[in-house]
Order: sequence, then structure tokens, then C-alpha cells
Amino acid sequence: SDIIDELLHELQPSRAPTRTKVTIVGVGQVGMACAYSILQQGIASEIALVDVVADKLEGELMDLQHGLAFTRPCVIKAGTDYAITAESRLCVITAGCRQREGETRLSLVQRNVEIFKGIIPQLVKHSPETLFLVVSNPVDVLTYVTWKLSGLPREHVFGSGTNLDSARFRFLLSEKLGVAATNCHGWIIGEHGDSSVAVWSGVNVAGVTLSTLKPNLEKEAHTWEEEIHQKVIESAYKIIKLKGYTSWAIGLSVAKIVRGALHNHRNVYALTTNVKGIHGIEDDVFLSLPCVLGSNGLTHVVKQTLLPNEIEKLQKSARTLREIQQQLQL
Ligand code: 6V0
Repeated sequence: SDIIDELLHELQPSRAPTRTKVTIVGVGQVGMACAYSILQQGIASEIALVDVVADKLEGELMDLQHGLAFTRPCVIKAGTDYAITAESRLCVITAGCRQREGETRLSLVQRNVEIFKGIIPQLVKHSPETLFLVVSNPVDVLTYVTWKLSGLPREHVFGSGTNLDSARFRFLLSEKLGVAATNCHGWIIGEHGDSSVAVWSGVNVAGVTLSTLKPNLEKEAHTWEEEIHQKVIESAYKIIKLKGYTSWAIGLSVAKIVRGALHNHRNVYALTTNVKGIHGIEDDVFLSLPCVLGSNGLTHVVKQTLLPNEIEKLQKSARTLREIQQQLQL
């Protein structure tokens, strides 16, 4: 325009930056916490927000855009039309409905399946090479649903799974020990939620495994671990009771995963993945295990040494999930 010509002397046309585009579907509490963390940390060159509520989208778009004077450059788009998601490297799914009073979990799952039928094929159409990070609950089943509906290779479709549970575990451990959460190592695997498995044999600080401490200490430490795992399981319920939803920690956890995927960091995250062929599980079910994530999706699953009862718990979750999956109408 005239004003640009008046202000700037062009030497050559500007070039679009290397794209690290992320789409977030669902601009509720969780979707926006993800968007905010990703923007604030300068992880993506472009963020596309999609939802079914146009006004909310516009409001959130404006609110984020007004922060661009304080962040790294990022193109932000929002709309109900999936065309804006074209060429995304990764799509984060946080859309969904919450449980109605008295509603069974299965009925909630089927309602979310119907929602996903309207979302996943659209995203694949516009970004055939995309990776999927599913956050909506129940995350293990919905990651399976996304894998089925997308027709993408299993390595491209994963869910946030127990990454948040593991972070909660590490925070609680850090409170107990007085050591930073980043230096308290522990993994929660399996089903996201009530039947998750804390891998006790691996809990360590600087390579010192708590379960190998002197027998009397071992017992004490084990009691804590049980206590802490129980607190992890209760966390989501407690936060929802207190503030209505959970958002900040899941947003930060998603941002970290997105960063790793876009920039090929090859970090290990507890992500829900198709576990067929691992730990004696023979079905196409999704459970969380420590996975190596690169820019082409999941490349490896870490072979943890698990106790027989831990493997049993995983297999039990796998059977439950298979039963739910068999009842879904895809
Ligand atoms: P919310 O605030 O109700 O937001 C959901 C959003 O989805 C709303 O903005 C809806 O308009 C939108 N939506 C509904 N239908 C569609 C559709 N067809 N297409 C596009 N958008 C649609 O929920 P909140 O943000 O609190 O939670 C979102 C999901 O994340 C829920 O399923 C939670 O249970 C789940 N969480 C998962 C966690 C994890 O660790 N995996 C952690 C926290 C929450």
C-alpha cells in the first residue's frame, strides 16, 4: 500500500520463515492454555485455532494477537473452517464435551467419537503429513479413534497420556525430597487416570534408585511412593472440584511435547501410543509408555524393566480398552 511504500524501501521481497505450524482444535480452557504456552515460549511460527464457536475464536485470536509485541514472531489464525490449518506439522486435539450428570463414560466416549469424525478427516485433508497429539479425554481411547479415523501410520498419532501424571508425580516427589522436580525422575505409565501405573523400580535422583535403598528405608520410601501416586490420581478430581477444570500444567506439558516434535529434540515423553507387540499386549490399544519423539513422530519406545504386577496392570488396562473400543461406532 502507499503507506508501506512511503515508510519502507524494498530491497527484495521478504521470504516466509521455515514453517513450524501447529493447529489446536478446541479453544476451551485446555486448548487456550496450550496456545498460550506455545506462543509464550516461541515454539511455533504459526498457530491455527479451530473450534465451532466463532465468537470465542475471534475473541481469543484478538487477545493473543495483542500479545505479539511481547513474544517471538508468530502468525496466529483462528476460524471454524479447516482451510486455515493447511500444512500443519502437528495438530493438537483438545475439543470435546464434558460428562453430563449421570452419563456413562461409554456414552461420553461415543459423543466424542462423533465430534472427532467431524475433525480428524478435515485435518488430514489439509495436512496429510501431520502428526497428531490428542489431549481430549478419555485420551487413550480417543487417540485410538484418531489413529483409526486418520488412516495415518501409528507413529504419527499419539496422545498426551500420562505425561501430565508423570509431571505431577515428579512435583510431589520434589516437595518430599526438597530437590527440583526436573531432577526427580519417575514415570507413570499405562492408562491416563485412575488405573495408571507408577514405575517404582525406576524412581531415582541422580541415578540413585529409591527402591534400592536400605531395606528399612525402602519400606518408608515405598509408602511415600504409594501416597504420592494416590495424590497424582486424585489431582485432576481435586483441581476440577476447586477451580472447575485443569489447564496450566496440561498446557505446559503439551508445549514441551510440541517443541520436541517440531524441533526434533528426541526427548522421551510418557505418551499414549499403540502398544501392540509390547509388554505382551496383542491388541491395537493405546497406553502410555516412555517414547522417543522426533519430527517424524514416535521413533522408539523405551523398554522399561517392569515388575510382573506392573505388566499385569498394563495388560488389564489393555483388555478394558479393547472392550470399550469394540463397542464404539467408528
Ligand atoms: P472445554 O473448556 O469445554 O473446551 C472444549 C472446547 O471444544 C470448546 O471450546 C468447544 O466449543 C470445543 N468443541 C466442541 N465440539 C467441537 C467440534 N466439533 N469441533 C471443534 N471444537 C469443538 O474443555 P477443556 O478445555 O477444559 O477440556 C478439553 C479436553 O481436554 C477435555 O476432554 C478434558 O477432559 C481434556 N483434558 C485432558 C488432559 C490430559 O492430560 N490428557 C488434561 C486436562 C483436560
